[in-house]
Amino acid sequence: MTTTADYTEKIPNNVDLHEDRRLQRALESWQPNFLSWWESMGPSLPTADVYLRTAVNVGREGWAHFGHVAMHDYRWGIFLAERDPARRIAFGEHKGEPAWQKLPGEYRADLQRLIVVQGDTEPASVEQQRNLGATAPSLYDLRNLFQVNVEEGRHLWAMVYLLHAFFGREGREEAEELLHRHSGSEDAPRILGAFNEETPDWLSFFMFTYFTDRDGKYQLGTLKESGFDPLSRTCEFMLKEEAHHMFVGTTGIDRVVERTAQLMVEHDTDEVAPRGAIPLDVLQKYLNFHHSVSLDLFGGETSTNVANYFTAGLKGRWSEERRRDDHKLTNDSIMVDALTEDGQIGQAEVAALAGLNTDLRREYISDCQNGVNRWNRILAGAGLPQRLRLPHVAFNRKVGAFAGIEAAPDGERIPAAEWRRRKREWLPTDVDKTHVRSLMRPVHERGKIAAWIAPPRNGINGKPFDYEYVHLA
Ligand code: BYC
Repeated sequence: MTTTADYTEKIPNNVDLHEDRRLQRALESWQPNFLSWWESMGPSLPTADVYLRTAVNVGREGWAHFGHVAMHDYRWGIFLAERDPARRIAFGEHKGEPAWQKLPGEYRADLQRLIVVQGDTEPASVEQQRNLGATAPSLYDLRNLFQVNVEEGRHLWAMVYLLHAFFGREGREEAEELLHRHSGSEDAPRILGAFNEETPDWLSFFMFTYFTDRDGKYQLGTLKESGFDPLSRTCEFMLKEEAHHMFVGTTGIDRVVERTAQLMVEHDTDEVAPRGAIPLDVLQKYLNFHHSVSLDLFGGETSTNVANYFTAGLKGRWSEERRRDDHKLTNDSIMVDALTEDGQIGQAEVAALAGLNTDLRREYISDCQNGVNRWNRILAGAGLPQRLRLPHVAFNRKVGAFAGIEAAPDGERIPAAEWRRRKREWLPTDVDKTHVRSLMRPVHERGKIAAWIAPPRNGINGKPFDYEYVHLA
């Protein structure tokens, strides 16, 4: 059980990589491919150095180091949370058995699939955010973008380690494929829908880090429960880094709402676009889009895949150990969102195992609601009556029970013709997107901020807002 990172090696790690020469060589031969992917698909803005957090340890205290580093010299490493030798599987048919330290052969294909899907999202998000540096609203935001990017890169390393260490030649091939698929590519797109969408502006970036990174939090939370201990420990450590990504989203949207509200009050109007800000109705449309696309990431409302993953002990529930049931669910049922027999948007009772995607999605939605409440408090504090809201689970879905129908944000089923006519009220139009993009002019001057967003309350790691977070090349 090693907890201190070895930084003298080519690949920093706390998995005693030097003891396994074959694995070390395999990862060292993947490393240049990763770096050339980073050069060609990673952040496009040239920088000299960036004030970044680097994971250096997994202990409770001081797991990260802050300092200015050239991004191509960032020390991407492999870190697993500390091993608990007494850990037992908490759910499914293997409940109570010691957690697996080796790959259970019968579940090889399923585990590989889960790890590949998880791994695929990490570089995808870096690709999606590639050009945002050129239009950053401040050096503080620019630094946060790059922080998110390097850590998504590290999360790719985390999954590639598992593929190389446990899945032999197939795992190495999958690791290569993770660098060959690209977000939005015609020939080789990323696996999940949301990761082929564009992130062309900073409002989209904040919405993505709020809604889509939060899917990451919940999915990693279920994989942290996995009976396959190396996967569990890997995800546990990733979750630590993930918290900052969601902080970027939450406070980013806070600051947009704050600036919009300020101008609405100052000029006694909803029409803040001519004042260089983002109108509330446009914010609502971006929110509708990112929330609905992220709901799709949980898969179908009912799924035999998820039932099998749970029964096998591969993927648990959110807070599995705090649930008060038998953790096997073989005799339980759950109400899931569904189309009723008469074609209405309603609920249906299904076996609890089959409904586990819905269970996780509900945890996620209630967490998303916290952000909306927060933004509404900002509006209320400014004395404004308008409120933001989450769209209904049936709105704009491409996966699951509602993929074949149209629904308004309030959950009313509507005919396709009405959807076509009215969708511009609910989803960003070209005009909205053009306006948002027109505001995206870079503010790369120390201590300055773009006019469409309020400055943050605090800087990073105790530094002031006007700190030189990034030195451009
Ligand atoms: N787009 O049985 P179903 C993150 C496929 S984000 C395209 O209902 P299942 C991050 C599905 O694969 C977290 N295809 O789904 C965030 C299946 O295909 P196969 C990423 C989709 O398996 C920001 C078929 O449709 N991690 O970390 O129960 C920045 C039937 O679906 C989609 C994970 O997702 C879609 N949206 O659940 C950086 C965890 N949805 O198998 C990072 C690992 C479904 O029939 N993945 N399909 O060929 C999983 O646990 C599951 O694969 C899913 C789907 C939850 C994604």
